[in-house]
Amino acid sequence: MADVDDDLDLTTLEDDELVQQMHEDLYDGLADEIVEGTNILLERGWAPYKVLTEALVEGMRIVGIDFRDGILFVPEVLLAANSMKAGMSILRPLLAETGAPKLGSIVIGTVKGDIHDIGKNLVGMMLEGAGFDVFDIGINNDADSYLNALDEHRPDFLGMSALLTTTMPYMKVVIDTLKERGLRNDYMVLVGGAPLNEAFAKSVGADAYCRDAAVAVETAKSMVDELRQQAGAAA
Ligand code: B1M
Repeated sequence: MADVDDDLDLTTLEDDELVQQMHEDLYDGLADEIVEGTNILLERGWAPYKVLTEALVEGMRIVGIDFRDGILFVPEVLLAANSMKAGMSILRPLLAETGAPKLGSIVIGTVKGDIHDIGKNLVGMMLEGAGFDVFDIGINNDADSYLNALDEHRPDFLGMSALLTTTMPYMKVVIDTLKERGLRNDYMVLVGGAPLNEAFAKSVGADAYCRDAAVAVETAKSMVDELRQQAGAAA
């Protein structure tokens, strides 16, 4: 997209122009520029969440459209994804340091056959910031990998992410395995990813579908509240 801005001094740009430039830099896979732009916005007093959503997530949305339309290809999208991750790594500690009281814990991972992890990482970051302990088991997880992590960490929630229509059915395999082993009621299962919806989540037996990271946080918080109220009423 942009190929004439080698000497552009990002600090001279107004906020709007800088965000626009960051969308272009993300598109072009320029990780150093994304890091610089992220730091400039933070120094100007932007909240980390605002930088995340307006500069990075919006930039990746634009990349997604051109990937879908055959204008961008896997290598270019990989560079864009790496640039996004470079920006996210600056924001991660800032989003996590809210000092929120511990609310619960979650094991989260992307399902078997699927290597998309940006959305999952973002959900993990936001949950961490809201006060959840997050055990991120990465990408391409089969049922045993989820179950081993659940056994190791004994979290309140299991979170699964899928970005491909071909991998999202695997969520049902994991949930069915939990059922077969008599473990389904030990965990609240949250699912998310661009091709999912409420009806799909229901059909695979998940407890909730989370449209985005903010919804994941709200959903996890309200489920924990509900559980505590039930426990209080039973005591
Ligand atoms: Co892929 N890819 N990709 N890709 N890729 C999509 C998903 C696609 C929609 C692009 C397109 O054609 N428009 C398409 C899927 C089509 C389909 O299934 N119908 C696609 C394809 C086809 C492929 C390959 C098959 C391409 C190929 O090889 N020919 C291949 C598959 C590899 C595999 O997984 N086996 C592939 C590869 C890749 C890259 C490696 C190049 C790269 C991934 C890099 C990485 O993640 N480390 C990549 C990317 C970057 C994308 C797009 C462009 C962007 C995804 C993303 O990061 N979005 C994507 C297009 C798109 O989604 N529009 C695309 C930003 C992120 C913040 O949003 O992930 O939706 P998202 O997460 C959100 C919510 O969904 C939700 O909250 C998040 C934050 O708000 N959420 C959860 C997600 N997970 C959750 C879990 C929860 C809760 C909420 O648990 C509690």
